[in-house]
Amino acid sequence: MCRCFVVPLFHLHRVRVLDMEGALTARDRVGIQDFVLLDAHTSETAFLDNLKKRFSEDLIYTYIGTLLVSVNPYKELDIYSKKQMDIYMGVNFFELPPHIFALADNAYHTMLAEANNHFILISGESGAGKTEASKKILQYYAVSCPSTTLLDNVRDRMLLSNPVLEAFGNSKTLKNDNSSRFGKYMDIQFDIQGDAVGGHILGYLLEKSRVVHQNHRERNFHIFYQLVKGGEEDLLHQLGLESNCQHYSYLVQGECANVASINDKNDWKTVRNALFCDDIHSIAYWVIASVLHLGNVQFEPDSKGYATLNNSTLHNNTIPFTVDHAIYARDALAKAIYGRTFTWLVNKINDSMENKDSSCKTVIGLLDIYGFEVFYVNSFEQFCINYCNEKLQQLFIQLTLKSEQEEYEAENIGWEPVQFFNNKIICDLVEEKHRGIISVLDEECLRPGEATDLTFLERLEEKLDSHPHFVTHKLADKKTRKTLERGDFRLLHYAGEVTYCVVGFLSKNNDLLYRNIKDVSLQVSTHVLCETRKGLFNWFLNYLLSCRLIVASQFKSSLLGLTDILMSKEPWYVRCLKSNESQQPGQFDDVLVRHQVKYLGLMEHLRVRRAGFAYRCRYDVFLQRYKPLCPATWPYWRGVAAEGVEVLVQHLGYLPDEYKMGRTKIFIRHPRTLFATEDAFEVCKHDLGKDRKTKINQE
Ligand code: AD9
Ligand code: MG
Repeated sequence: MCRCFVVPLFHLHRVRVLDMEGALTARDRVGIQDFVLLDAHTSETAFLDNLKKRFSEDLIYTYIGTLLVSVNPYKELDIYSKKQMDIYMGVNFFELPPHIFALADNAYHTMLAEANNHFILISGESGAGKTEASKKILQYYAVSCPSTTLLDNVRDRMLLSNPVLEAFGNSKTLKNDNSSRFGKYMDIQFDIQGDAVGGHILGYLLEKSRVVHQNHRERNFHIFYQLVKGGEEDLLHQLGLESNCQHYSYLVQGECANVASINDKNDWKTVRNALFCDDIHSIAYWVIASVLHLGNVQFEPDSKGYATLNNSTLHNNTIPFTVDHAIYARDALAKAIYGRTFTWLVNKINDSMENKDSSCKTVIGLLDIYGFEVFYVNSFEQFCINYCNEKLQQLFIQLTLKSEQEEYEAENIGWEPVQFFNNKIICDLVEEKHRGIISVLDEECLRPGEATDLTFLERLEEKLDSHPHFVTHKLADKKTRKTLERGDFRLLHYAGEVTYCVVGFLSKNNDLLYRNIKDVSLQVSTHVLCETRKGLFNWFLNYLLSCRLIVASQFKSSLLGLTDILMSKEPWYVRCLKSNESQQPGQFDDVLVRHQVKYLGLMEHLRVRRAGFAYRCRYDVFLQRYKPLCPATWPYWRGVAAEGVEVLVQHLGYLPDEYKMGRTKIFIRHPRTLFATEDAFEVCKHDLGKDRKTKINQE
């Protein structure tokens, strides 16, 4: 059975086919709830009109078949209560208005019925609503699925993992006041009864540079502000902290320690209660405090220009340090401490959610990563984030548009191909061996001698000079050149153009604490930590300062690993759209939404979905199930399975337009055709059961 667009069998006997007339009469007011039901030649404008109409009625969800489109309302809607969850539990997609709970529920019931693994891919640009969607889904599983008291603890921890990871891994950016600065893939594990019995999280590349540097109007990670503003007096005293963010140089660079939409004090309480064991409490607090203290360490030049700290010159056995070196060391240490602590925290959370009982049967994976983003200045971090989004778009294309059409071809099904932009070319540009951007970056990082960010750019220009998605000042035509600085390169991403500034690419990729830097780091940290609690960190520092990473290629392989994980599961999609840039309720920016509809390929998806076949099944499987419905095939069909199916569907009165016979499978266009067949089968099964009973009684 194809992985996409297929109506799961378990639905069929429970479905009351969508009341199309009802949908049509309500259409003028609330739009159509499934785009597939829009007029045959739906234009982009009609598509947008429908979204807008629904948005103005606070109907933020719309289907394209089984894909859920969600438009961020930027206001609380009363649609996520336990009562709502109950309404959606066990009810088919098409029976109730579109909802994230409906998708969660369908994934869940299909998983149970087919006993296989699923994943929900939530995508969309920064601020589109991915993290909120993933939280709603997790809540749905944790709250609504059958439960036993024994498991409540694990479920609580699953739910509590969200505020903790958001505190340590999210921050305010220009795009989103609660922007995820790490990628998260979470497996929710279910036992054979459908109980949620455990969870496991994989974290992807945290944006560590934020610990030491924030752009204007952006913040550090939430946890810093939560502790400083909300921390109890005693605790702050023990940690040697002031309760004023202005005191800490790592917290004030963006000049927005206070954000109207965020209540750090309240969030502190939630996070403190969610940090579930003493060990985690103390390590987490001391780490945060140490990082803040580190940030305030200042260096003075001595008479020879070397860095001094409290009047003692910083040096190792051979080389004294300049002030710049010392600052670099300080920041590198702060980033390393924070980054490793984050990884450690994810591991601790995983331990707490681990399902020690092997009765766990299947999983639903939830993918919520940082969305595509473009700022005024874009750096290595945006490069990694946007590359990650390219990969997910590629996965979506492979699983939907491409594989669907390839199957029609392989099965000889007459088909008008739908054109779509395949972003593989951009993925290759970034990740190809030898000439891809990451390879070139690694080579420069490893090249002995004087490699710099600019030599990296020159290498790129040599290798990619005619690539249609890569432009630099040197390679651009006259007009474009004016929009590029010498140290920039521009990528034409699937979601739009992004200009990256190469400054810092080498050092960020080469996440290295050089030996001499390590020494100076230790001197700095000894100074800082004796004011806090040195002993606690001795082991931690050694653990931190030992390894070298090539960040981008490691990220690339972790994304390849993620793709493999996802490809082994059945997909469900939530496509999140950002309604406006200013994060305001009720505003629907037509241009912005149209752009997202375009680059997410929603129109192409709709075209494939409409023109395609909702259901397909191998001939032998189809015949085996439905053969009781036709005297010619019951109880045996002795010929070729395909011919038996043809006889069977003729007998059932399928019209020529409703199905196609492929090489190995039958393809059925509308769910309703199959629903009717399945209904007939249920009746027939019932009658057969009665016959059998009568026979047995007579005997
Ligand atoms: V990023 O790529 O991590 O920067 P996300 O995750 O796509 O981004 P997020 O879920 O954080 O965006 O949503 C941004 C904000 O929009 C939230 O903080 C909410 O204030 C708002 N939002 C999103 N979805 C909903 C919703 N279903 N109902 C109400 C919402 N508000
Ligand atoms: Mg997010």
